[in-house]
Amino acid sequence: MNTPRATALQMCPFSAYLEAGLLARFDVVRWFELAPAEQAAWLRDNAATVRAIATGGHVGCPSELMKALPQLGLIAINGVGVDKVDLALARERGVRVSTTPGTLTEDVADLAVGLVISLLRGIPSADAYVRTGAWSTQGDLPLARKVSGRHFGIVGLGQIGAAIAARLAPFGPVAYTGPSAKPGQPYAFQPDLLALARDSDVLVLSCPANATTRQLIDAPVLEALGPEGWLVNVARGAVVDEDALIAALEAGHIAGAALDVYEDEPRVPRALQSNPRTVLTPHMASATRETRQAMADLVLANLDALLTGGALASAVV
Ligand code: 8YV
Repeated sequence: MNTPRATALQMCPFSAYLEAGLLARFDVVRWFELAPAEQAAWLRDNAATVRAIATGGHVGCPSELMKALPQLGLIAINGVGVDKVDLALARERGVRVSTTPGTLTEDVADLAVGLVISLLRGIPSADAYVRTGAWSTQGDLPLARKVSGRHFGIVGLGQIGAAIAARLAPFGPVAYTGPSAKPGQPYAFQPDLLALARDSDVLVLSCPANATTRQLIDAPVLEALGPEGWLVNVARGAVVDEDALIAALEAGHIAGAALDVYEDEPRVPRALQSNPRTVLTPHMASATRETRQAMADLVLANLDALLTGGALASAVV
């Protein structure tokens, strides 16, 4: 007699490769496709079959769901953000949590640099200018702003922040802030965020979202960045007070913002979409085929460890 397969809940769409890997190992329930009433009904009969949750860093796992699954062994995050999973609750319930560290560092840093250049040189609007034929009828574009020689401030010099700093250093001086100075890093540590914002032309956010960093970038920080300062966010929307950002952009208190992440994804405030001072991307910093494959392999390695009782490849809990 065949042993029944364990069930995994899938919390968001994944690449075909990762979805095939999940199906090869589990009975997969596409949780994000069920209405709340269907989820409740499913849980009444099947909660005890669930051994794993596969989820995105931007989606995580609701605490109520974690509590409803008595046999849950692992929440495998396809990403590095743990802000949408209550790690203390997981610890309390004996649920392990894994992420995909190191797999997406380069991609996120590459996109951060792309956003810096796009923002100051106006590449997205220049592209539209050529495509719409405006070039031939309206002549040259207004002049953009120079990237080389700028002062860069990094908020959060973890693995990703350090990769961003290394890429930006050839353009101009880099300083950073965070809970403490990072030994061995060649960049200037500035413990005071307001001072860093004041001294930076471009402030790049690469810190984790947590209780300490929630709405860290508020009106005073944006004012310190100033009308000749730009904000780039590849961290989490929650790190920025989005209303204050919109107000600062509209009042010209900062020069512009390039954002890959938002407070309430995938909903993006109209005021950001229509503002000519913004460059916007849809949380795509790790979205390359190469990196998504590496992330998927690590997610599957962690799930295999759960099924075989081996050591998790990259556990955070
Ligand atoms: C991923 C992320 O795009 O790593 C993270 O925490 O937010 C992103 O890199 C997302 O989790 C994809 O599932």
